[in-house]
Parts: sequence; structure tokens; C-alpha cells
Amino acid sequence: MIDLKEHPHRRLNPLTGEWVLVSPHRTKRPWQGQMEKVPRETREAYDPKCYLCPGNERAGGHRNPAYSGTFAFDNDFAALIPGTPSGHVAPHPLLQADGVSGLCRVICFSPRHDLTMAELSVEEIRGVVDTWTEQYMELNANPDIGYVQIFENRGEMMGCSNPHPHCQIWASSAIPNEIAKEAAAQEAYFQKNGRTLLADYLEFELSAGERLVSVNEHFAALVPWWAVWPFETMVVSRRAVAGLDELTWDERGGLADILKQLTTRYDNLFEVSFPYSGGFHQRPAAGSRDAWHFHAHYYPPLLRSATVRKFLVGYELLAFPQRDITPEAAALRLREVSDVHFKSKI
Ligand code: H2U
Ligand code: ZN
Repeated sequence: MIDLKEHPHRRLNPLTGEWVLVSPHRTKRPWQGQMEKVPRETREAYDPKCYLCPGNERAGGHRNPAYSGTFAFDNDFAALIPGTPSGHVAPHPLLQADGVSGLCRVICFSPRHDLTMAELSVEEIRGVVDTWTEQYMELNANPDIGYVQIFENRGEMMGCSNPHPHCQIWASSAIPNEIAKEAAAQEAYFQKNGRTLLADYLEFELSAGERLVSVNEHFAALVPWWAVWPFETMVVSRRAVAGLDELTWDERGGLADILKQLTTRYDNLFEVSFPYSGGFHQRPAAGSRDAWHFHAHYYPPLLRSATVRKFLVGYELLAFPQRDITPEAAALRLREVSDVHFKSKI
């Protein structure tokens, strides 16, 4: 028998059909890298040079209104453009191209330049959840849109261009790769079992406990069995709903609460504003309401300090992803840190 705490093994991600290599024995090797203390970031509540702050001018001459809650606008440098021709081009069966239309938006979470999701109140995050829901419903109902991706790049390390708390929405006519894989797996599971894949997965995790990070009445945050990034997590709705549009009033509050808990724990891990890319996976416009189970993925790069990060390079690019610290050990660390934000303690 393999000992998952000791022996190299691979674990399956049932949402994508892909494997990850786990090498727990390597966590015993000595770490000689630096463990430097990172200077605490200080920012003003308003930055006259920020293109997301209320009242400021953006690229292309648009001016932000004096907003007080959330603020959504069309991205001035959108990667997807409405009305793009949908034609198919294939000079050879191996060379295929499709036109993709769509649109991109930016959502500011708050007028406060100096805060992150973790530092907003649950009520303020609730306002963000409401805006996400409106945007998802509007865009998913647009006949030109096949899939709506809401995502946040947090921190310079993840390529975020501005610390002002915000996320992006890219809505496309095409179904992206990750969504196509997850849709196929969830459909097949539902056809076979009459339940969603994530309902059965979550039921097991709630009873096992060792990969849970935090749980409330409506949502659970956990390090998935198949996590690739050291502190990768998923947020899963406890009721099998397909998207934000199906959440009840109370469930929206539950989502705000779990996001506050998760991002606070992330920040407390190394006492730094924890970088990540994260976002929701929801039912594509033509997807099944029965099979798709609403969830979010968080992919944070930090490994063992505020500066030492994981890269997906070498073997991982050419073969398959690999991790040292087990998902169970990562979840334990996230459970052990406080759920009170370190900045609020001083
Ligand atoms: P990040 O989430 O990676 O920081 O990106 C912010 C987005 O804001 C980025 O997609 C857009 C960029 O195109 N943006 C505007 O729409 N207007 C601006 O004036 C600057 C940035
Ligand atoms: Zn700002």
C-alpha cells in the first residue's frame, strides 16, 4: 500500500481528467532559500494617479464616476470584441481557426484604493457578489455569448496591473478549454450517477475533514485532493446550483462570508497580501443546469514565504504538474491561521 504522506504518487483531478504528481518525501529536504521579512505595503485610500479610483481619468479619456460601492465598465483594452465574424478557416485539417466575439469588463470592488477583498467587510463583499450576479445574468443571456469568466488577478506576482481592488470579466462566444473539460466530466458524472460530481465530492470532504479550510451553512472552502498550487483552494456551494443566478439571498451572503474567511486566512499565512489568480466556474450559456456545479478556484503561487513562489516549469511544462507539500498539510496550515486579518490587529 502507498502511504500518501510518504510515497511519491499521482492524484486524479476528476473535473479535468488530469493528474498531478505528489512528492511528499521532498518536504524533508533542507530549505536554504531566504526567509526575508517583506516590508508592509502602505497605500492611501485615494490615489490621484490610479485609473480605477473614483473621479479619475482612464486610458482613452473615459472618466470614472464618483462611485461609492462597486463600479463596472467596459475594458478599454478588451481582448474580445463584440460582433467579430464567426467564420471558420482551415487551410488544412490540422490548421483550424474560428472567429471569437465577446466583451471584457472590469469591476472595481470598492472606491477604497488601499483595501483588498480580505479587508472589505462581509457586507461590502456581499455588494460585490450582487454585482457579479447581475453581470453574469446579463452576459450569459446575450445570444452572442457562450461562456462568462469572472476572475481576479491579485498582486503584482500574478500580473495584476493595479492594487486597487478589482476583477475582470471576459465573456466569449467560444467555450474555453478548462470549461470544456469540466463540462464534459460533470455531464458524464451526472448521466451516470444522477448527482453532481461536486455534490458527491463535497459530501466526502465534509465527512473526511482533512482538506477543509472553512465551512459555513452555504459554502465550503477546501484544498482539493488534486491541488497543483501549494495553497490552491476551491470554494464549492453546498447546494447543487449551476451559477450565481441560482443563489438565494442567504446563499449570496454565505458566499461573501466564505470569501472573506478564505482571503483573510491566505493573507495571514505569511502576513502579506496573498497573491492569487482566482475566479468562478459557472454554467456556460448552453450548459446543463443539472450537471454543472457552481464553484471557484484559487491558484496562489506562494510556497513557503512571502517571496518564495512556485513556478510551473521544466518537468511540469513538459510532463505534468508536481507538488511537494501535500494538500492535507496545506489545508491544515490554512485552518491553523487566524481568521482575523493581521492588519486589523494593530
Ligand atoms: P488586471 O486585473 O490584470 O490588473 O487588469 C486590469 C484591466 O484594466 C486590464 O485588463 C484594464 C486593462 O486592460 N484597463 C482599462 O480598461 N482602462 C485603463 O485605463 C487601464 C487599464
Ligand atoms: Zn485606486
